[in-house]
Amino acid sequence: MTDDTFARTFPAGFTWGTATAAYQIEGAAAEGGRTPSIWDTYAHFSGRVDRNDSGDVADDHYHRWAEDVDHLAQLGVGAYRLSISWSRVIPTGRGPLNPEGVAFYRTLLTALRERGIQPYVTLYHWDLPQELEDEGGWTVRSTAEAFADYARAVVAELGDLVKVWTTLNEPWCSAYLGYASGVHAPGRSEPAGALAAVHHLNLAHGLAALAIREVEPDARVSVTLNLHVLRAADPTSEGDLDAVRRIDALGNRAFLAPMLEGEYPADLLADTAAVTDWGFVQDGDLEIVRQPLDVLGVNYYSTTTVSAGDAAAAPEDLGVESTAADGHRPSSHSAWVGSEDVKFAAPTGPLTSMGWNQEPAGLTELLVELGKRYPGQPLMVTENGAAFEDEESVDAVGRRRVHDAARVAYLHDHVDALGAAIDAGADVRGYFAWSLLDNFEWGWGYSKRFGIIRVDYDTLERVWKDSAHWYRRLSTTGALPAVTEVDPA
Ligand code: GBH
Repeated sequence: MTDDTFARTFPAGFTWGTATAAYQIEGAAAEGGRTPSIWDTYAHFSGRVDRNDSGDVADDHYHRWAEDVDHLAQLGVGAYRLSISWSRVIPTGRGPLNPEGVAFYRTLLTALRERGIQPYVTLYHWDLPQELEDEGGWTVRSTAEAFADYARAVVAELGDLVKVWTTLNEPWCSAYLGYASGVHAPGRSEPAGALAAVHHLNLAHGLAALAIREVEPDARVSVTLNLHVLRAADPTSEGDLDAVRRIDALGNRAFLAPMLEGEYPADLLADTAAVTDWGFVQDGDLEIVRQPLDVLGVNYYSTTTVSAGDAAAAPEDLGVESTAADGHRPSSHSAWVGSEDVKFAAPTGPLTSMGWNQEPAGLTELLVELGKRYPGQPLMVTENGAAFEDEESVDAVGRRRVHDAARVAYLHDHVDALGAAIDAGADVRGYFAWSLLDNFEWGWGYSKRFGIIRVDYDTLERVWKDSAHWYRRLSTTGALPAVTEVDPA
């Protein structure tokens, strides 16, 4: 616990922001020349999204962007992390740009510039154009090449307005949730395909980084990973420690090692040898994947505890548990290709409404460890936040209020944990709260709310939660406010 009498302060120049993603907030799914992405298809046809919600309307940000930029300005944030919808700017996935799609982002980015808000733009936050999925999606190499062309075209159009480009958001989710457990679009369950997707996403990152710098030599390039902070159920058990090693290989080192060290870990290749011979990795690929990163983005929500599994268990006992522990609905296949037998402990302690445990210390550990493993590599927390059951009320002077004390405490404790990592030597340059707005929470639809600003899904009105008031104090002072500092300005 922090002693709030001596508020923690952050370095001058530390970046405070909020984050969103295109499919989760934009809506206008069939407007302005946009064509379906894999998430449109999955939401409409898989039957696997809560209440069959979709991003058709979402927060209607496509029409309400000006109001949302006003909210960002009122929050006093210096940065805003958004993503571009690939099929809005290149409707067929490859080929000519759609001027109307480009114009939408140009207008939005210009408005951010006018308010002095630095955009952090992610090129891919899970919304692959459906046409490319029809050609094999991330299981085929040509998708990585199409991504580089898309990156080149977008940076040529918008590079004057954007300094920091992020290639991918959480390729772990795209590969394993999309192609192994199938709890994300495109909903396929093909273990070997998922590992091919891992490689093609890594390749896409490298090719895009090269393309971005080719067009804009001064651009800053980053990638955002969801790294797993792992604990052994029994730290004295060799089997449990080996489970940690295997999940670390699949979940963390499958991306970190090629991107930052130019190789796939030998143990990852060995652990997955029965699934694939990794023949999709071609000569020269790893040199492409390894590109200098101006920022390594990290998304952090909770920790994961694993133990050695029973390799002889019946297939129906494998994997199902692990995806359920992730808060997703049960699937016929585990996300953890080749390590389906590893057991995932049910989260304990205070949980969020995703069922995820709250463990701020995990964020400190993660950042400190990354700093040690990759000295000199600047880091940012590109997402952190929590879903809770928020309730609206009206205060004495008639204002709509949302008292989300649990979210304020979560943000407070995690920002504090980030500060502790800086104290311990980690080079962390920024923090983005997930999310600016309640939005389409993927497989959970609108049933889970991560926003610091509430969205009334009947009227699409935005209502500041206490966490937004709290976050405004943090971003405007650079000092950690007490959890009680939530009154409207
Ligand atoms: C992020 O995904 C997304 O970038 C964002 O779009 C989304 O809205 C937000 O978080 C909230 O979900 O070790 O098996 O227990 C985060 C998804 C959640 C995936 C935690 C991995 C733990 C995996 N991650 N999960 S496991």
